Order: sequence, then C-alpha cells, then structure tokens
Amino acid sequence: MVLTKHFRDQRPGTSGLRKRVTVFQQPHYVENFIQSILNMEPKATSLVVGGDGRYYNDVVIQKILSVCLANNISRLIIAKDGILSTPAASTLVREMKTDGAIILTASHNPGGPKGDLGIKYNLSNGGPAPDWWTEELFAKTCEITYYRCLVRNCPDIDISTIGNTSFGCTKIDIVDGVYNHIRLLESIFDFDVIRDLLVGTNETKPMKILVDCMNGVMGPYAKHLFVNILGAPESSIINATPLEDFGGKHPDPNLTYATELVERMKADPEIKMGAAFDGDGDRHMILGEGAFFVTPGDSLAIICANLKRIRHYNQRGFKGFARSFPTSPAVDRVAQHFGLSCYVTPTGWKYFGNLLDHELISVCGEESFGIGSEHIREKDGLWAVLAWLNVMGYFSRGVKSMTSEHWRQFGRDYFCRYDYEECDSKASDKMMSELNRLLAKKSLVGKKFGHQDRYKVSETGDYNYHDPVERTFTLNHGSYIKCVPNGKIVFRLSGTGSTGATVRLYLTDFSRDKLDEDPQEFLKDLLDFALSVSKLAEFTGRTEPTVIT
Ligand code: VG1
Ligand code: CO
Repeated sequence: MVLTKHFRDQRPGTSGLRKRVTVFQQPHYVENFIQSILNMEPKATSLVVGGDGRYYNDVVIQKILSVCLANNISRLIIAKDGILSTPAASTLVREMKTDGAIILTASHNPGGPKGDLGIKYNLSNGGPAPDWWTEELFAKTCEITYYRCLVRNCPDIDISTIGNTSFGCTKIDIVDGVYNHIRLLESIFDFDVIRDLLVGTNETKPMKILVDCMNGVMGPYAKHLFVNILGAPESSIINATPLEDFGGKHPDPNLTYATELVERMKADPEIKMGAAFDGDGDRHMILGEGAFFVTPGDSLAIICANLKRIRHYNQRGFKGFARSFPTSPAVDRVAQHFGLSCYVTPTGWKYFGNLLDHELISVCGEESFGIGSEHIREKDGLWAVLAWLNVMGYFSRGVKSMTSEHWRQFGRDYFCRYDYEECDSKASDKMMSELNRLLAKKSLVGKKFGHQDRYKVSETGDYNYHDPVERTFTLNHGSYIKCVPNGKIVFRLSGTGSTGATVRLYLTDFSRDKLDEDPQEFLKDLLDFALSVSKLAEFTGRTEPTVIT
C-alpha cells in the first residue's frame, strides 16, 4: 500500500484522460488513476489492457499491471507488446466477457516525450465509459489517499510472448491483438468480393489502393488484413510501423496531416482508393481517385445507403442510424428513405452506447472521421474501409462515382470544420460564454444574411441531449445557429486537447441540385456570419484556422 495525495486534474474529457506525457510522468499520477478505476463499484475483476504504442505506454502498462496485480484482479488480457487498436480492445472485451478495458492512447494527438498520452476506460459492453461513470471516477480520483502496487524493483511482466501465465491469484493472457478483431470483420463482410476487387479476376484488373497507417497502431492490422488475407501488394500500406512518436507526425487522418497519402494519390491516378487511420485506429479518412475527398458525413450516409450490399446487414437487417450533432444530416436523408429513425447525439462515441445496446441503431458516426456499427461499441476505421471496399466491389464502382451517384439520389450536404488549435483557454471560454449569452437571448432569430440574403436565422441555442434509453439530459454540447433553408453553424470547444483550447467551428448546408460546388465557397456566407457573430478573431487573436476539413 502506498500513501498518495490526489491530483485535481484527472477528469476525463470527450474520450479518456489526455495530458502531456510529462504530466503522466509525475510520481503516483498513473497509479492514482488506475486505483481509482479499480475502486469503482461494481469492482472490475477482469480487464483488457493495450494501447497505440506511443511513447511511455510501455512504462504505463507495467504500472497498470502492478496496480491490478496488487489489487488481486482475477484476469488480465494483455495485447502482445501492448499493441492494441481501440476497436480491437472493444472486440476483446465483448468476446472474452471482461468487465472492461484500459486503452492507452491519446488517439489523434501527437506522441513522443513532448507529446500526449491518454488513458481511455471502456466498460463491459466494450464501449467508452459514459459521463455518469467518468464523473464518479473523477470524484474517486479526488478522494484517493492510497493505492496498492507490487513492491518496488519487482521485475517487469514479459508481455512480448503470446501465452498464458499467472501471478498470485491473477490469470494473465498475452494475446495477439490483431487476430480476434479481423476474424470478427470477416464474419461481417464478403471478403471474396473484396479480394476480387484488389487482386483482379479474369475480367477485371486489380484495383490499386493506398492505406496510410500514420505510424500508429494500425500497421500490423492493415498488413495482415489487406496484404495477407485480401491479397493487396505490400506497397499498398505506408507508415505501417507503430512508432513511439508517430515519426513526428500528427496521427490525425485528414487532408492536412495525412500529407503523404494525399500527395501520392495526386501523383498516381491509378490509385483508386486511399485510406488513413488515426493513432488508435478508430477513425479513418476515405479518398478517391486523385485524392478526391469524401466528407465523413457523406461516408456515413453512403455506407448506410448501401448496407444491403454487406452480408451481415443484408442477413440481419438494420434498425436505425445515429450521428453526432455537428455531423452533416446526409445520413438523416438515408434514414428517411428507409423509413428508419436517425438519432442525433452529442460529440463523443460514449453517447452511441445506449442506442446500440438497446438495438435502436445499427450504424452510427461522427464528422471527425469515426464510423462504426453494432458489431462492437467503438468507432472502427477498418470496418469503414472494408464497408467501402465491399460496396465498391459489389457495384464495380470507384469512390468518386459512388459519391456522385449518392448526391444525385439524395442531394449534397456541404460540410466544413475549422479547427483553431492551442488557443488561449480563458479567451476561448470567454468567447463561448459571450456567444451563448447572445444565442440564448434569441435576438439573432429572423436576421437575414449572406449573398442576396440567402439565409435567415431560424433558431439559436446550446445543444442539449435527451438520452432516450436512460432518459437523462446532457447539457451544453454545442452553440448553434440554424438558418433556413438549410444552413447550420455550430461552435464547441474540444474535449480532447491537453494544452490550451481548441475551438471547433462546424458549417453545414444542403443543395438538392448544386452538386459540384467548392464546399468552402458554398459555405463562405455561413463562415463570415459565424466569425462576425462569435468575434472569434477578437477574442482569440486567430484569423486563420489550424486545420480545415
Ligand atoms: C474529438 C472528435 C470526436 C471524437 C473524439 C474522440 O473530440 O471531435 O468526434 O469522438 O475526438 O475520438 P473533441 O472533443 O476533441 O472534438 V478519438 O479517435 O480522439 O478517441
Ligand atoms: Co482515435
């Protein structure tokens, strides 16, 4: 037993506790947090442990094992070398029926000694712990006075060899983190259709793809799946070695950070599909010929519109869809087409858990490149890429042609997200509170703006969510301005950053017949209005965003 003092900053954000590595390096910091997890009731007796391979994960894994073993936990399932994608962790929890998972990742945040580290906690359904749970956990971290751990100088547990062992009363399984997840995906998709697409048949040429693993956790998964199982050449996978600092890259799959993928696709028109993953493999980006960009909202809608072409959903049917509030409503149109419900949730995968557990939805997604389905309780980058390949194989069509066809049928939802990273926290808070005060007054309602007054403000406020299963309310998840006919502006502060504040601005609009406009041009009036109403430049001093998606 080690006496400790509590830290005041262990409240998890949108997805886990994320801080600079140096914060986690403080004595007792990791142990306090893990002991607090183990102090939650009902007590976890079996856990999955793994992560995205970033700097300091190896040290943290040993600390976690030490605390878990000293707490006499009965079973630990640890990924070999600690390498485990977030969706694969969700698969293991569900298949091995553990009480939860500790996933070491800060996802898309940069790594290395000066980068970020994170600890996500998932519950027995395989999904991220919901708000009420993380709030109770935060309370526990504030009242902690001691933790248990093995004696100092106890040798490290070897996690480099697959097999079973035990330690005191704890059974330890070191498992291959790749195998179970890919086997699960094989039960969903038609791998023969995808193999024909990638390898070619007597009548068709092989289709060239390029998959950028961004030096995150996905390298081993992508190599095994696309090369060993589906027959793509090894050259189809780039940045496939998990590196502690992601090779200095920012493992966020967007047009700004996945530069190598974008450049190679622009240079080689023979590459018909590109994909990139984030650090922990739950998010993905889809590109078509010439680096044609598919917005995540469109990707979600196109997958949902074509679910009948995927074996699992064709056989079992599908129940409904969901999207996060800032995500474009493209998927709502698909739900309506099928006569299904489309739920709208706050940002963060944890809000989909209840809907999936109660079989209200089959597929859901967020504008931040995360899409997933009922098969696990996490967003799943590989699942999304396979869904595209499966449907492309079915129709023998490319990414661009599938997307244009979708727009022709449903109209096009234009979407842009502007991220202003590392702004001053106080200034950003002030901007948001002033904005919320203005939006609550409703004084903008009725105001016309834009070229030839193309928009009229119809509603303003701060988004509140009513969970239809738990019947609870979650408040203040995005300051919004809705406009007729179809414009929407949302502002929110990111809950995944480790320093300063990231302001996210989301813009959406819809056109039934203008299908080939430049999104930034199309959304320019909304952008100008959003910037003037929020006084973003005045408060934060920022005139340009860090990233535009
Ligand atoms: C971001 C995304 C959100 C996503 C979350 C966790 O949150 O916007 O959609 O669920 O990251 O994803 P925020 O609060 O920074 O906007 V991951 O792949 O970083 O676990
Ligand atoms: Co992630």
